[in-house]
Amino acid sequence: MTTQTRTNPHDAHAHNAPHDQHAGHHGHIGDADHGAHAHHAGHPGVAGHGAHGDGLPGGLQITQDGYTLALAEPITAPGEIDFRFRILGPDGAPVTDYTAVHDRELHLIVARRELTGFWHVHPELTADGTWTVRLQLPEAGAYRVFTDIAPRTLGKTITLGADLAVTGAYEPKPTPAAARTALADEYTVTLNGDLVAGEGRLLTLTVRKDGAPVTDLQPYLAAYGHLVILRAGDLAYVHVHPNGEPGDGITAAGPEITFHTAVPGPGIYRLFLDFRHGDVVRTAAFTLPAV
Ligand SMILES: [Cu+2]
Repeated sequence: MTTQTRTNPHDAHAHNAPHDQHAGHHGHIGDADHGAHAHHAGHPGVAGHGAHGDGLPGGLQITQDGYTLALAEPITAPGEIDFRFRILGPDGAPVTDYTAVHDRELHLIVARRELTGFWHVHPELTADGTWTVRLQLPEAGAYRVFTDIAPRTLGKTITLGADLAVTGAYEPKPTPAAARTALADEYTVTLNGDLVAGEGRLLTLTVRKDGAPVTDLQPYLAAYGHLVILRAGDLAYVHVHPNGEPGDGITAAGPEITFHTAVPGPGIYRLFLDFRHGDVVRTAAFTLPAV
């Protein structure tokens, strides 16, 4: 199965400053000290996606800093489901007060454990602290869900991760082979640059449609691209936003999107680029080893 992205019409509007990844920083965005950085001025008190505690990469823990990701149904049937969960705070009660990060109070990423499927959606919060989103997970298998959140009382962003199983006969597949070119509908995206364990590097992603460079990318959640990087084997999570932002007078709307990226260690990584063009968000996925 190929990479899939749900498109949410609510994602279409722009907002202020996207985050920037720091060279030399080790993989995630968003320790509390990053919150003071000028690039984060648009998100007071919140540092960004993928933050972690204790020096661990994001997404590896179901509970962190007192906050716990509680899935209503960690085992579900294939097909369309109303996926529900809550974030429980240090007192055990569902959290209802969040600081928005990139226009959303919560970003939900769902990936197959083999990294052959990927969804990035934005659930709705109800007053009792339950998050709900319609998901279409067509195939049986092992999935991982990630929530990027900044509970207001925590004052920073964390990424919690939990397993989700979809019932049925399941034949595990290998992680897709390493490749620097990815197709998404009629778009071809090429990746230049390397992943180096523990070192910040520049990745450049170039978007073409029917062979022609795309120069009118549309902002998606205030950036021309969002890059989620997952490590094969443990699904360590990195979420990176590009250098420059729409409307800053410097950043071109394609065909190139550049990211300062660092990964937390050696391994095989799967990179998922969300980009928006023609009012549709598409995902291009690459596999790249960290050298
Ligand atoms: Cu999101």
